[in-house]
Amino acid sequence: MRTQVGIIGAGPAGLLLSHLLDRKGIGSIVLEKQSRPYVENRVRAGVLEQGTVNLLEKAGLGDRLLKEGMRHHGFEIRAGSESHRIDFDALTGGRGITVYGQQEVVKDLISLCEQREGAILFDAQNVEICGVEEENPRIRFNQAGEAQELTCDWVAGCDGFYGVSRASIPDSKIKSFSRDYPFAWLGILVEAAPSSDELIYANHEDGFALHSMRSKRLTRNYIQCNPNDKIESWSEDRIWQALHDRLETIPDWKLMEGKILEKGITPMRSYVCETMNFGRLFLAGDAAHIVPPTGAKGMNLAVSDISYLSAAFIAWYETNTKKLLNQYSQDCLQHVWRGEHFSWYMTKLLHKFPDSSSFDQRLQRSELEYLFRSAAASKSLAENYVGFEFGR
Ligand code: RFL
Ligand code: PHB
Repeated sequence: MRTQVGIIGAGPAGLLLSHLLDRKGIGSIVLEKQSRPYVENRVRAGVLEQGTVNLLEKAGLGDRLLKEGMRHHGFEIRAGSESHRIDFDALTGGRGITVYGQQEVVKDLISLCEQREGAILFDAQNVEICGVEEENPRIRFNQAGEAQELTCDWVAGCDGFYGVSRASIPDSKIKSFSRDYPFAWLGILVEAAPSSDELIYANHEDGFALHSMRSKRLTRNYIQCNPNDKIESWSEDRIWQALHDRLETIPDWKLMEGKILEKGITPMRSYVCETMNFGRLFLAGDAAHIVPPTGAKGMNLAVSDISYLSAAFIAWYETNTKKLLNQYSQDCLQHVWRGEHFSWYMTKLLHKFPDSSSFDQRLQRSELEYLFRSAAASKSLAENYVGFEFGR
């Protein structure tokens, strides 16, 4: 098999890249180790920044997104018995976020990509990248028990944090930075109407909680838990009790319960691999960097990387210039580090750190009080949350 750009991973990053290249007549094949139903039903992110929505719309993905996506004009932070609204309209001059499930974005992209026969190969096993320092890199894999080889001009590693792409760069060439957090998130998807029109982030003495949503009939709730907890040790009663305790801290507000459709525990980590390019291999999205989900930045950073990477490939094929490919890492990293800082800041502001001293706790309380009182602090938070412009 041969293609121009070999893409590993059918998450938002890989699928969007394939679609954007196709619009300019550039060929690609996406290799995905999971099945199509698995990829389409994986519950993950929900918050799309303004810039992400603009890019998806421009790429012809606006139909269902604009109809079914829920436009939000603010969100709430609760701490103790106090509540503070971050008003996007007042603080960001009309930018906002759209709540639309990542798996819906993935479904929309797959349905566009599948119009090109053979554009996505699901169930591709044992993917291995060879010769990225040579002219024609190859990707070896197995499909339906048969060994296959795909030769390409370039390889895009869009295979998430645990993929093979980053691992195929020699350790001695990788420059990376990371931080682990002493907690995880337990998330549930619930058949219930949202209890609020907007997202609610709660700082509580028992730990963080978040009330989010997917539609008028589906809510998504998270609670901070121990990173070593097994999901079996959290009965439904225990999950609901924690959510009620941490979120129902202001008068007359009640959290609606419903049937739990999905539950899981996600570890929290900050990680950046600054080596986003090695030879003819380019990393994008979670393959290159991850953030704790508190700032709702992960998928948005994946989209921002792809806006730079697609522009760089298009410039190469249309004008034979390597300039944008050469500056790819640098272009992405400024935006990535802003997302990393903001995600770390939100995490630090809202979680209970088991090893924090009483001094640290007073600092956290003071930071929250400052945010609740100061328009300047709220404006800075709002500006980061709705996100900055990216791309070319
Ligand atoms: P993905 O989505 O992980 O896709 C990678 C794809 O690569 C496949 N793969 C392989 N394929 C072939 N061979 C291999 N060896 C392979 N190894 C892996 C995988 O099966 C998969 O299909 O990465 P991508 O495209 O970079 O997208 C990144 C986003 O998925 C991620 O950043 C977000 O989900 C993070 N995130 C959030 N981001 C937001 O912008 N807003 C949010 O509100 C938000 N909330 C969240 C989140 C992530 C969460 N979890 C579960 C980690 C909430 C949670 C709970
Ligand atoms: C979600 O709805 O899944 C969600 C919302 C906001 C976050 C993280 C996750 O910060």
